[in-house]
Amino acid sequence: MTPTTPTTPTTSPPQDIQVSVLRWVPPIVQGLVRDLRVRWALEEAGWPYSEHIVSQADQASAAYRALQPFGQVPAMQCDGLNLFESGAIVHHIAERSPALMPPDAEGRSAVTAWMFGALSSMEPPIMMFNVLDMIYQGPKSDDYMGLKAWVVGWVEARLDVLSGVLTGKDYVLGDFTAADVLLGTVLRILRETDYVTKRPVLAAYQQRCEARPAFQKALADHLAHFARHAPK
Ligand SMILES: N[C@@H](CCC(=O)N[C@@H](CS)C(=O)NCC(=O)O)C(=O)O
Repeated sequence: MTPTTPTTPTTSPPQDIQVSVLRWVPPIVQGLVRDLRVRWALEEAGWPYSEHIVSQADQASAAYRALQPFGQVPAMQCDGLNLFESGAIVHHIAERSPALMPPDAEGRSAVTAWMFGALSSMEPPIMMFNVLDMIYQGPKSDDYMGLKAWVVGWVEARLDVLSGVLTGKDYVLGDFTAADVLLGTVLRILRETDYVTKRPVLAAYQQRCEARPAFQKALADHLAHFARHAPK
């Protein structure tokens, strides 16, 4: 496990936080694996953590399935809890860190709503596009092309809504919150396309999110981990 140092220390961070990370993934998905969201939230909160490296064999093991029932990453051990699902983990951190959630009830509900919005209204069409565009290698029949065009329309409609919401704002709720950690990392899934870059409001938003020192530190640590474990 490699300890990392936070960019923005806050008061009394929990001790001995461990975040599970895959040992190595191909470059095409480096920078997208969902431990990045958790690393970013931890950096924003200023909570130090260690990487818990998970091999393919570990993913299938009963011990790891007790932490992450689907054998995926990320899982996080923190505060005596075993947490899984990147959204739930980021929410756990956000609820305890003023860097990611405002103190007032109305503001906190808005952050939570946008966290769900990122993961249940934005990410599903974007992931479906990703599956059709990058992962599926089968025949490109007329049915496939029709489905892909439909999914592209779904993705673009969601992006248009987000672009409208972000117009005139730095972040989705004005100030930076955990919702931007999720929205920013969901938009990254489209990095091989021009769907984000051709929308100036979204392109500026993504650049703003990714220019944050906490994101830069999280990404550097995420990529350095894969570089250290690259197959020889
Ligand atoms: N909904 C889950 C998805 C987790 C997920 O898809 N993790 C991927 C990496 S981004 C994974 O572990 N893939 C390896 C596998 O499924 O075997 C979350 O947000 O945490």
